[in-house]
Amino acid sequence: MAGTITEKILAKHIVEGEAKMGCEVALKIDNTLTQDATGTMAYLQFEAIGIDRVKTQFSVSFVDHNTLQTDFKNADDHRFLESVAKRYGIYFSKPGNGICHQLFLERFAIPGNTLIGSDSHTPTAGGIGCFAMGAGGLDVACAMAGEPFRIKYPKIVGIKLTGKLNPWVSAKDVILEVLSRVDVKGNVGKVFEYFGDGVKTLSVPDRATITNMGTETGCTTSIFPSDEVTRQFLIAQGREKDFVPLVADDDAVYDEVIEIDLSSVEPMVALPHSPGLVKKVREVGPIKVDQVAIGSCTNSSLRDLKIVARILKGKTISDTLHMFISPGSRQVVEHLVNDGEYVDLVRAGARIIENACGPCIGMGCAPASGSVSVRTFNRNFEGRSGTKDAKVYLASPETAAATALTGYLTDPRDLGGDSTIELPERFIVNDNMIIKPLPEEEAKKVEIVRGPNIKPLPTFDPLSDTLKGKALIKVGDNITTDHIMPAGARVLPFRSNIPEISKFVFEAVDPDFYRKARESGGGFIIGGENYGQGSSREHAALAPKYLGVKAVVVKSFARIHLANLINFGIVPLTFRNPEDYDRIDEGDNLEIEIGDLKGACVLKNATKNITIELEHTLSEKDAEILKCGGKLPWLKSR
Ligand code: MIC
Ligand code: SF4
Repeated sequence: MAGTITEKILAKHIVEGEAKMGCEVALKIDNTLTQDATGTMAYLQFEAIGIDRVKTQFSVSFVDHNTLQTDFKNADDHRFLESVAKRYGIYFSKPGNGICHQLFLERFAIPGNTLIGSDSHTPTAGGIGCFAMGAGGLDVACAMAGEPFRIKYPKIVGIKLTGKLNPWVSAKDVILEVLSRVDVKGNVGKVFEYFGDGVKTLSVPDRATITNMGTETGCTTSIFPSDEVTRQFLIAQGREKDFVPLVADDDAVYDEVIEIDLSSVEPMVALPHSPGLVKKVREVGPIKVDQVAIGSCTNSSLRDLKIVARILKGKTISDTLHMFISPGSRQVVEHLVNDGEYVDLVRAGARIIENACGPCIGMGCAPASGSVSVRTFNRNFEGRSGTKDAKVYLASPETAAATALTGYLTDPRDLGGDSTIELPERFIVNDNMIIKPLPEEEAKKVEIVRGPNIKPLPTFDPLSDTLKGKALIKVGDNITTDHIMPAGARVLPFRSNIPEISKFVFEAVDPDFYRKARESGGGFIIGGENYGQGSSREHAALAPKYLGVKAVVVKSFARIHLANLINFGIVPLTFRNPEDYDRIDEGDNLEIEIGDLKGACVLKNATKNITIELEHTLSEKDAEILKCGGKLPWLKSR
């Protein structure tokens, strides 16, 4: 039978369930990745499962988020992660080596494999033809223990690319174009699969920029074919043996097709505060910009920094603006140094910072009050930069660099000249910051090192049939996990300490949330559409659970957050009639009869003396997990 890439990969990995859109399937997972901010929790959970060594083909632990070491906390986490990796047969990438997704693409990703990562931008590896999904840390821990990963069999949306990008237009503009068409909500359960003649005009790093930011649509993943361009990339990385050809058949059938003529794509920009608020740079016009930041897992590849260096060479950035660059990996840096481009960047006035997530997750480089920052990143949620009233625009490296020169949002096509970048036939390969897994016998002797900030996992009781409590907070549409559980330099060091991090839940939305939740002994969260969009951080479920949140009742959920709620025993429910959202106010006393969670539920609003019908999309297994109080107790009960 003719097939899409998605169908081909999934057919080889389904171990349970029917390959039919919307049906739950369990997938064998070949590889996993974690990063430090979600990794400590994931490995604490892996330890709790009690397996002696990871059961995947290989697993990798990266350190790239929490690299600011203002006290012992982050350094202790790094040491914990390193010892866990040694103990359980996991590759460990040391802090400073680079951003997990960039490194995974360069050094690990294999076409046709399945990958889950405790980071929502894991689909970056889709640029090489890997079926890669973001997941909560507990799901990654389970996959490392050999458990399959469950998803709803996706709706496969083919994105047909034709033509070729014009000079100064690049992959970021393509994904911004996609976002302008499909927005950040309404894409749960879809896979965006790229095909068509235009695909071969895009390099693997270009493709990875597109699949990376595909995450912002809320889809399950995005994927490109593995073709001759992929083979050349793997040869250049010294990994030809990892090449597997993988293309959709000519007569493959997609559930829906979106066509993009690459030659018609223009430089685009996402306006504050959503990656889905996309306009053409020309339409927005020359707004004054105070800061430019280049980097993040979306746009920190060698290609991206080479084009920036070309634009800045021999020039000086605008006097009225500051510029940061965070390269994606040491490989990128080594090339820039060797080819003299590093000097071009430094001389132009850019502040080059560590190869890490850095400003993307509010780890330094926060913009000044009320200022405008143009960033090559993938998210511009309010406050994420560390400055609540900053206005963050998302753009391509070309647009960002052109803007750095003028001090105003600038269409890079105004620069003129040559914009083609040749990638090296052979990249400089230096894996000396990747520690390989130890042989099994040696690994068993490794002692895991824990700092005082690494607190034991909280435990939770099974759920009763009736949930009672107050509506603790009522929020609107598109609430991100950054709203629920903020990140940034102040909060991230508490990722291994749930009692402490729970004090920050909903901090920017309602600074009183923690107190209210504590005083009421928990309760409910009421929300709108696309609740929990954004990151994979399970702390956005775990910390509310710790504060006694019993159910979240919303109009619709984002995929990874929904899974995390189930994993930690918070019941995710939706309104049968979205208008009923208006019939609950903060502070109302609510009661939800959940029974065995097999069917719909009824919510009684005792304050208003009304009943409201609720629904859910829980499978039987999800219901069992919830009733046990979460996935860990459920696993133990088996
Ligand atoms: C993000 O971009 O928001 C993060 C930080 O990478 C998160 C993971 C986390 O919160 O640790 C993500 O995207 O999953
Ligand atoms: Fe890191 Fe930003 Fe990428 Fe998240 S989106 S992995 S914080 S670079």
